[in-house]
Order: sequence, then C-alpha cells, then structure tokens
Amino acid sequence: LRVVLATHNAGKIRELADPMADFGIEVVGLSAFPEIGEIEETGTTFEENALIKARAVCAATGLVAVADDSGLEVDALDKGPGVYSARYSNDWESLPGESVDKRNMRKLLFELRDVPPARRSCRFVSCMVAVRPDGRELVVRGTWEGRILEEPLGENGFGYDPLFWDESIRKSAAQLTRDEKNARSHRGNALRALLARWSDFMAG
Ligand code: ITT
Repeated sequence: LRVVLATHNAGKIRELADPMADFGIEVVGLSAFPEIGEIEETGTTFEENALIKARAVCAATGLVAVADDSGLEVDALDKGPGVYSARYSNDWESLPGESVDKRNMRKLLFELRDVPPARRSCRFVSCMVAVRPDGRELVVRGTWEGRILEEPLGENGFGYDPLFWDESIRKSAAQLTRDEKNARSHRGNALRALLARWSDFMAG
C-alpha cells in the first residue's frame, strides 16, 4: 500500500523517507503528482495546517497521505515564528544570492539582538498527520527543546538548524548527521509516535 508524503520541503523528505521505508512503508513523493500545486496553509495551528495538507493530497491522489507541519517557537518572541516559520522573513528583502532559510535566520538574529543567552529558549515542534481515503485520521506531535545561538553553527540539515543549540549534547542541529538529528528531533519524535500507532491506524 503506497503512502504519499505531502510535502515540497526537501529537508523533510530527506528526514522522513528512509525511516518510513525502513519501517516497511512504500513512500512516494509529491513529485509523482505534478498536478498538485502549492497548498495554501490557512490554519493558525500546526495541527490545522498538517490536516489541510494531508487531506488535500489524500483527496487528490486517493492514497493515504502523511503531512508534517512544523516550526520554531521562540519564547522571547511569544512562541513566534511558530506556524509562520517558513514565511517568517517574507517581508524582508533577500541579500544577493541569499536563500529563504538564510534570510529567515538573519531576521531571527536581528529580532533577538538584545536577548541574552539565558532568555533565548526555544523548541522545534512537528505535528504529523496521516489521512486515509475513507476519512480516518491520525494526529501526533513531537518537540525538541533548545536555545537560539548568536551566530550560525554547522552545515547540515535545513531551515533554522544552524541556530538551534541542544545543550544536552552541546551541538547545534546543523552539526548532527541525519541519523543523530532524527534520534532526538521534533520530527523524529513525531515519526516514532506515528509509527507506534501505524498498524492500528491502517487496520480495517
Ligand atoms: P511543506 O508545507 O511543503 O511541508 P514548508 O517548508 O512550507 O514545506 P512548514 O509550513 O511546515 O513546511 O514550515 C516549516 C518551517 O519550519 C521550515 O520551512 C523551517 O523553516 C522550519 N523548520 C521545521 N522543521 C525544521 C527543522 O527540522 N530544522 C530547521 N528548521 C525547521
């Protein structure tokens, strides 16, 4: 039974596809369905947006769809950028050659410029949902606690990883291999919760 991963984010695909395949799930990406364009995320919570994406892709493909909606909650920013993490710096102009991820980090560092290390606590959140064509839905969540560095560190991962410091291992998320990140990340934790309930969800 094929399962479609309802994301256009290459970083998420890299982190999810292999562990799902290792679990025995035949994963197909959205690239197999070029007719499905950007899905507008109109929700105000990770759960709402994950459900919007998974329901739309399930309806368009007739396959079981899995979506991840995720983001960074910074306590000093009242848990922002949160569901707006991907779009955080859309109101900023890019420097020449600057990626959206880099521009997002530049804005975050600017907004936190007067916030000392002790008050830079944050967490990554991932809400992962699976939707079956008969309407059955499964919703799980994972988090990862850390703090925002004062400058980027490391080259791996995607998004805000170079600014996310995990004090328990004294490394940034971007200094971890994919497996090391999955072992502790919000997405890894959400995926483990999803897989723990997968056979019940798919039964019947
Ligand atoms: P899809 O909706 O197609 O899945 P997206 O990038 O728009 O892709 P989201 O709306 O869930 O996905 O936004 C998630 C953003 O949160 C992402 O673009 C990053 O900026 C940030 N983010 C989420 N997980 C992250 C991680 O593991 N490491 C670094 N940044 C992460």
